[in-house]
Amino acid sequence: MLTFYRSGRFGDLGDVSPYVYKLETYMRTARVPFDTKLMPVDQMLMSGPRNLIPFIDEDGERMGDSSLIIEHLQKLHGDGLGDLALPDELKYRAHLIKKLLENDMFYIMIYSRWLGGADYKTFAKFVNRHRSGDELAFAVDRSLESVKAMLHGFRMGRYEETVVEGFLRENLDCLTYWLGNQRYFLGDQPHAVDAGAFSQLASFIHFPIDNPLAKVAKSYTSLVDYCDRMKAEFYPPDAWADPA
Ligand SMILES: N[C@@H](CCC(=O)N[C@@H](CS)C(=O)NCC(=O)O)C(=O)O
Repeated sequence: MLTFYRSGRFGDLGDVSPYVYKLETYMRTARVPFDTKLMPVDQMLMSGPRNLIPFIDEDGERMGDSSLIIEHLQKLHGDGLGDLALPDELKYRAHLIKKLLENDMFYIMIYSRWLGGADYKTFAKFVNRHRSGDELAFAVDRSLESVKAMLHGFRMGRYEETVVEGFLRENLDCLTYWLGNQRYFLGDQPHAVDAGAFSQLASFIHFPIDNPLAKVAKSYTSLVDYCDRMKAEFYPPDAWADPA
């Protein structure tokens, strides 16, 4: 049996990591059976290959990277969503949507939680909820410093929030266009790209702490409807039953 690690639900959001949520959504959508283990984010980061999350254990082997794991599952458990049989036009569209979400929207999402007008302390306390007292206060400050350094390195952190809002609106306009009136990003059937699109968009739209950039995302009604639909369709109420 495949074991999947995640850090716990956060309000209506399945996991604070969009890549962890992406992998869980893919497995639910493609009906890949899995067991779940809960682990705090910092422990997960120390345990994952490349010090990245998500990761899985399968047959005694640990494997990381959401896209590499999905490729592995497609080979081993079957291509349940028909991704490998997509015509080139849809395959390459899915690739561009994934890259937009994972190489650009991801950093805007991190910015939205930590910089500008964000209430980063409430979020950092949630991520570090297994700590208390001085250790918690230290972890909150240290988290902010490391996120700032990361966002500076990836350039997004050097921009003013109004400029980042412009980047976000351009991406959301583009995603709204590609979704159109369809149920899923490639038509009337879900594909792997929907697991990633849902998890990155829900990281703004279902994020339970208000922040100015999430508010912008929440004004894109077709993307909000898409996230609500994906969650209702692939996450039965008992998927939210864990204690974390
Ligand atoms: N391409 C990777 C990206 C994973 C990733 O960036 N995960 C974040 C958490 S959301 C992480 O592990 N960050 C730790 C770091 O950047 O050091 C995937 O698809 O799994």
